Amino acid sequence: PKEIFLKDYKKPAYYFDTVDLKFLLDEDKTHVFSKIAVVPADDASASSPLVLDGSDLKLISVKVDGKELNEGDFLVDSRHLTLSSPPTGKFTLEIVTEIYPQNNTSLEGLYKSSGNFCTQCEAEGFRKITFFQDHPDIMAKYTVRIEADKTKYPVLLSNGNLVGQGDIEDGKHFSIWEDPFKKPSYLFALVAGPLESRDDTFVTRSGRNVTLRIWTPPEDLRKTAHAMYSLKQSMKWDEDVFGLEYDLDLFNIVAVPDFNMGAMENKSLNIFNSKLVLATPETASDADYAAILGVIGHEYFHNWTGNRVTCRDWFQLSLKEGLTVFRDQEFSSDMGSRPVKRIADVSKLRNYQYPQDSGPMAHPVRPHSYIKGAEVVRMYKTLLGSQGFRKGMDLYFKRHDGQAVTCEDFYAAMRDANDADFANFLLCQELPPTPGQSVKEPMFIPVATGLLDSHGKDMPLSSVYHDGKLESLAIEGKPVYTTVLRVTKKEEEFVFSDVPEQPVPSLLRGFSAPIRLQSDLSDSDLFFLLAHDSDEFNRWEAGQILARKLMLSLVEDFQQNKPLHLDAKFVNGLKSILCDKSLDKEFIAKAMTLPGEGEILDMMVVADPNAVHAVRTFIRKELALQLKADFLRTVQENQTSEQYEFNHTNMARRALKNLSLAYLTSLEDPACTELALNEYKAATNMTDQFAALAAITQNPGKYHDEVLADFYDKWQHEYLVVNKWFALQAVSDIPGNVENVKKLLNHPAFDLHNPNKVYSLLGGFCGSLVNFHAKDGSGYQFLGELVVQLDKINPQVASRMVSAFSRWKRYDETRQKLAKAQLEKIMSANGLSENVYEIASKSLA
Ligand code: DPP
Ligand code: ZN
Repeated sequence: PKEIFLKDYKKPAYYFDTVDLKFLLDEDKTHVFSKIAVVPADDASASSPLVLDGSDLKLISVKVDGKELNEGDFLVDSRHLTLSSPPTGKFTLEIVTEIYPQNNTSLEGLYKSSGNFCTQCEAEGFRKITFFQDHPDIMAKYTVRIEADKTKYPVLLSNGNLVGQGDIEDGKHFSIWEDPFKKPSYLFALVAGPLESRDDTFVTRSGRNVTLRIWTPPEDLRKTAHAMYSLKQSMKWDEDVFGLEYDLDLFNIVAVPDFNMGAMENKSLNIFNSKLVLATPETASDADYAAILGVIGHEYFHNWTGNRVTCRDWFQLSLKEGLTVFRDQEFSSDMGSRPVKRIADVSKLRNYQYPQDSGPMAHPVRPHSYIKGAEVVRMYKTLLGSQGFRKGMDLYFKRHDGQAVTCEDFYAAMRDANDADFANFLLCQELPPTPGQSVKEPMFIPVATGLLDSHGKDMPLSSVYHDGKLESLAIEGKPVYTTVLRVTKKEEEFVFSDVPEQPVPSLLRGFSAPIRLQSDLSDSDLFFLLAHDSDEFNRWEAGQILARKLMLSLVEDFQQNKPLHLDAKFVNGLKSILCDKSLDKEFIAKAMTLPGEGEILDMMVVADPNAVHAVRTFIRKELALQLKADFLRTVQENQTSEQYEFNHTNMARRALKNLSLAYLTSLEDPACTELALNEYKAATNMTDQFAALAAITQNPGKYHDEVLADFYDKWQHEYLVVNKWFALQAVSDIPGNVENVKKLLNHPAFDLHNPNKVYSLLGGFCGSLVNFHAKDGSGYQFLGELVVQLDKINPQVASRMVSAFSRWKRYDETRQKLAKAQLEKIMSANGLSENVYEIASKSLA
């Protein structure tokens, strides 16, 4: 396969004006009729060939302006259909293809699974439905006619408005959908099946009634209340914050159990992995409820950032994803606690994003840079302020509605709306060089800063000396307490005037730029910030910096076989956070959580999973031991007594209680284990029940096995809960767990064809430092063999799994050899997919 680079972008020689599709749906053999109004681009020379993408298609016929083409007039290979000399001027292209939805286990294009027909077209799935210029810069108006058996597929959905439906011969029926908005092919969607809907209405601020429907199998309908709530909140929020209204009279969401990703923003017909729609207090945890809110918001927000204004090519992915992730983060912040949301997002960034950025995974088509892109958008807001940012957004929509654009266009809108000068600051800018994108511009870094006085209060900031000039920081004559320093050069000096005493600086407040900050703050400065910073994010960050330093130094001790010892100041610092009644409980829970193992591994020259795991476990147990009384009291004081409600106060309380329970249970002390067992039995919601289960199963033994069996027994008919059960066992750090995971592969509830199950079991397993990186190579071998098997079923899912190997060079020699051998074995497998090939070969390179 040939790699594509950004510089290779060429304007299309032909555009498509309208696309009429007809589907004769059938499990085994579906026929797709496509009729396209083709328009040559202004500057197209008459003789340009028209190259259409296609994959796994059987071509039945091609017609141009109603005339069937003869063999010599076109060329078909496994990837393209090429018309070598199409007519000059506009023409109509008609293509009939045959596809096999039942056999399509890749879950890309049109597929049939769990009783439904369903599509997934981003990024390049539409070419598995029909021959097409399958690039996002081809925007067209679509009309879709669907015909199918009426009993088996009573519901037939596509994008836009339903403009016709009725019965036809042989027990079949049809529906016709018309989407008035131009869209790229990756936003096409079709769903057919025995579904029912929860209906509601949203009245837009200009007074239009929008019908909202969430579709699921009938038995799941009662689990869609939270998703509907989330959708209505999202619609309202986008009006309030960005002035953006929904643009059609109907908005559909469909929940399907077999889906490669979390969800997809197809125009007016969002398709969701059912785990991001279905929730009841008994079956879904607080984390699930929060994820549903965020992802329903995310997909809805794409209607403007992604759909109305789309990407010119896939190198512009962060234009829609970064911006939309930023929007969903802001939405969730407004719906809950802003600092806690920021802490959660930055933890995610550190544990998943940095590792990928410096690895070989930075391919533009892969959705790797969602979170990083969001950080760049956030910097615009930090630099321009809320109003300036909004002005930039307004101009962006005004200029580009209905267009396929680039990151530079976004940048230009922000700049022009604000008369701002931030040269070198681009949305796509990423450092250091990543494969395929070697040119990296210098940075423009906003560093939000405050200064604490000796009482821990923010000092008023009135001016700063910078670049030989005294700049006033005051706003409307009043001093500020946080100011954004703009760092644009390698070396820069900012001198604050009017500072009456030695301050402790609070730098990069709210994580104002996605950088790794090194400072010369002493430990006592950091403890001071942990205790006093008015910026809650930096308060948390101070604790994290201390914990990272501590963990790294204990890792060295561990490697030198020295006894491990936990610094009393660290314990006391955390104790005062744990016992501070004035703090938000979820903030306490976050502050009491040590940095993830991945984060520490990433800071090491040679990653040592055993040492990192041992040290993290040691600190956890030591904290549990020394703060046992406080943790016990915290559990008692935060017992659940009320009915489940999704609100910040209750979730924060549960988070703190369950965190304390996990610490206590790590002690393997019978009284603590009994406490967890009681919590497990008494739980009235999944959050509490699963947290207790996870706490108990940290340790091997009788209770471990008993509660796991009990939990399965209880929930075996709820597949989403069973996935949690798989994941919990897979991620276990109990040594030798690979054997258990192998057994679970043969469990009747497991199925390699279902992505969620694979992510739970295999993905979970790769998250265990001890077992995936086992020094006998058993974990690597297990993954290597499964990737090859999985690739034959679903290449996208297989390639996600193979990426667990992508950082193999970070480990010691023994592990390097073992992982490399598996990657080589994967590469030598027969009929390897392009997806897996790409990740495996780049990992080896
Ligand atoms: N475009 C999809 C989304 O934003 C990819 N997962 O959810
Ligand atoms: Zn998205």
